[in-house]
Amino acid sequence: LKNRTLQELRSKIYEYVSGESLSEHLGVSRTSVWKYVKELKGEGYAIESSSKKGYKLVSVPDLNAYEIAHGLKTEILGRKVFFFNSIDSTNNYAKTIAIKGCDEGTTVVAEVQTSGRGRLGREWSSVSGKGIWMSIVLKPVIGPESIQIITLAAAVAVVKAIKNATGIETGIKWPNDIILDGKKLCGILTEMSAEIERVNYIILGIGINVNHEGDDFSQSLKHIATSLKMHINNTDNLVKEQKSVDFRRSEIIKCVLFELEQMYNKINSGMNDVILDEWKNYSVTLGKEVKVIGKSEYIGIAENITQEGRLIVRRIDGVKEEVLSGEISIRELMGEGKKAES
Ligand code: BT5
Repeated sequence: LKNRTLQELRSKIYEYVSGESLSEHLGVSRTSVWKYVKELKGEGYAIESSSKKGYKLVSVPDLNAYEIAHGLKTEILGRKVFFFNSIDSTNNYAKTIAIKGCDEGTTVVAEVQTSGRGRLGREWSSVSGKGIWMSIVLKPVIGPESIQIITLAAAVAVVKAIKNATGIETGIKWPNDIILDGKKLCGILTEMSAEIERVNYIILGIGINVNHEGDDFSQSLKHIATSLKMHINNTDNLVKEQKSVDFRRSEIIKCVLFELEQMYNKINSGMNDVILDEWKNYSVTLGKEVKVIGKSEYIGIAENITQEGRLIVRRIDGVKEEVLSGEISIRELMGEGKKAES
């Protein structure tokens, strides 16, 4: 009923809705309406009340489960959302519900993660209220050897979603980083449970820095990380009035879920070629000199990716190597200077 109250107010945003009509529509007393309005206010909805005119919704919070559901255009992804003010890691929670057999597409979102994770046990900084920290449970009909394609598809989906939601163009650094102005804007952590021939479930974790200002990053991250807001606040990219505007994270999440669902449908119908082509379009890695870091380290040119999403690197001595995700990380030596072109 609280959501119904919100629905009614939202459908007439900036207009007064009388307490009487709300109580009629919802079939509850005016005291109950008042109680729901009070709860909604506590959740960050700015609602003005007047004893004569009723209630007027004037602004909505930028992130909660309702705001993600409102206007979501997907069929599967994000149809069920678990929203937390604070959690250790959305990937951890997604895993526990996946084990219990939650629906495909179930999405976990948190305001803050206290132990956000990157790959190989690295930390993921997830400060409160500034970013998108989310995980999606997927159950694709693919074999475990194809898991890398999910990461690549997710990267494409994030680039497209950010472009659609904000107009900002970003690029993909193999395999799982989204780059803006030469810095890391988003990381993707794909974890799976699989048998020899079959994937049971995949947890797709996505972290996007949205409304961070420079000081929201630790000293060690400052020179390698950026946010959408920092990009806009950079005077070169600024239309004056835009300054310091916060992005609505729920809008970006809806766009990510939508673009991701398009990619997911392609994966499930075996259209990996299309995904790889799109990935190549947005890549800031291919054609660049890269340093492959791992057991054996070497420098070469990132020439292409394989059908499975491995990076093909031609070493200086001409030998071609296929680099597997997860085993090693990659660092561009050049081309990450100023602007990530797509
Ligand atoms: C990643 O790992 O880039 C995957 C990050 C995935 C985060 C999401 S948030 C929702 C879900 N729940 C989780 O617990 N995780 C996922 P990797 O490629 O290993 O990069 C990690 C490195 O990125 C760190 O060692 C830092 O150098 C850097 N880093 C950490 N936090 C960052 C941030 N907020 N922005 C940019 N770079 C960051």
